[in-house]
Amino acid sequence: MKILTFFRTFSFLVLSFYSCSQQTDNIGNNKVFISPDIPPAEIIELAANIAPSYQQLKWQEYEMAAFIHFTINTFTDKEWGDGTEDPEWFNPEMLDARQWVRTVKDAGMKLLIITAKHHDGFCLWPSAYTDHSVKNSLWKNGNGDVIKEVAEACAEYGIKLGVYLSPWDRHEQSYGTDAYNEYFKNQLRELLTKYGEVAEVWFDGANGEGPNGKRQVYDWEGYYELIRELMPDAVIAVSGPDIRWVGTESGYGRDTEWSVVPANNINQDLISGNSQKELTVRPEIKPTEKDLGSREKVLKAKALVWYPSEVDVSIRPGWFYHESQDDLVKSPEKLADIYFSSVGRNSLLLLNIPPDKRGLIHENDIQTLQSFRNILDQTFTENLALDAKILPDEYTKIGKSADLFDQDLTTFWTSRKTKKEMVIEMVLPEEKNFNVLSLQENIRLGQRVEEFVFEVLEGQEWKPVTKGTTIGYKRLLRFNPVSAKQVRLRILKSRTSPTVAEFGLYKMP
Ligand code: FUL
Repeated sequence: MKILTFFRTFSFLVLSFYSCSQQTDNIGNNKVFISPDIPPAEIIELAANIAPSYQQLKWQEYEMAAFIHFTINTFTDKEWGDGTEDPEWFNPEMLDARQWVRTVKDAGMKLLIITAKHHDGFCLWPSAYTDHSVKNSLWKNGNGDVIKEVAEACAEYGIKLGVYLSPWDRHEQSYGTDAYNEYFKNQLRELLTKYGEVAEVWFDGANGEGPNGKRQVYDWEGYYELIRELMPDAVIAVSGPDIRWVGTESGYGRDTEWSVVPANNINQDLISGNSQKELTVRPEIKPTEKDLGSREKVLKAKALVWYPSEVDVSIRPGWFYHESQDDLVKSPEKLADIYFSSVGRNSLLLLNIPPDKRGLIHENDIQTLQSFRNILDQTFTENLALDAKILPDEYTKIGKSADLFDQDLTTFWTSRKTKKEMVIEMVLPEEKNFNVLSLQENIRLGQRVEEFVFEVLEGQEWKPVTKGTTIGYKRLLRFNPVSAKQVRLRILKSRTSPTVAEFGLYKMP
């Protein structure tokens, strides 16, 4: 035990006795230091017991969020402004933030992240620290505040608010000097004190030269500390310590997606210190690497962290609105495919829906979102496995059948005595036809499953239908429709006792 360094002591209890109790969780044990003398089997056991922080868990449960890219680029028809734009050009005469939020809510998203400031430096709120903002635009004669309108609409519709604040600023003259770090923190302070709760702060990784040709050395730790102080429940994404970029803007996450990844830059002092500092280090990873969290990687790690993946993708080719792309809005089927490949691959889907020059989400985008929502509703309304009777094998801990279908991730099935395989066999109330499998682990205990296969009984024979590697928060798999009454999930490999919290069979139209 002395070689293990967890934040909280109760995790030791979890390690020793977790198979005896379904009540315990590992929430908050989201980092662990691996000392060099620890045997490989114990490292794997440690990795399997790292869990999200409370904030990361809440975030994961949103499943889908909307990205709103909107700024002066919307009016100049550009993707990146260079900071020389005239603020007057910003004039969304029909801006209706309630329409945005309604659209987002109707599509099933729980969070909306708006570009408060993109790389060109123009601010969508009347910041006291620059003139390069809405206050010098024609819109509402300079008296408007987009962030305020969005925050109010989000509060009205029960949608969480997130802010994208570009560290790279191509307008601000102080960029490239220490003064810029203060400027940036002042802006964060404005955004995190004037608009109510902010659930996610999104720091883009793009970093180029400022107006003076200088590059900035960012005070990341200072930024993170300020956010923790002002908005402790917010997660900090991408160039932040809580949420990582999946590594592509295509919408397609990895087939094998581990939320626990090595972070060799996080040192023992920070992890065991229980201080504010431990929360202010961004794990060093290469987000585009194919394999981030395999056993091989885990065994070489100096520290491991819960650092889950966010999949950002735009509904259109560009991040900002361009009239020329009105006919290039992704189809509902494409969005559904993206959903299966992001939410269905242990990630959160951050779908960008850019408002147009009027300040409205375009009709084409709304239409495709509505049809996308219909596909999801038609698919996921009825769990065809509901009321199935479960026939546990000798290694499977006997839970209540209903635990797998109650949409409660804290009730789950697991194996007896740290057995790392498990079979959940079930008899459906009657023969059903389905083409989607949905699985969820209880990530409050950690992410564990490494390999599984789903089979149906045909006559006397078990036939494999689909298989996979990781599950994590959610795994969705599609296959050709099959009809069966008796089915089973075999967990073939797991880092420690596997958990299955939810099991679903669905029919996608
Ligand atoms: C990138 C930016 O450069 C794009 O403009 C966009 O904001 C995207 C989400 O992130 O790094």
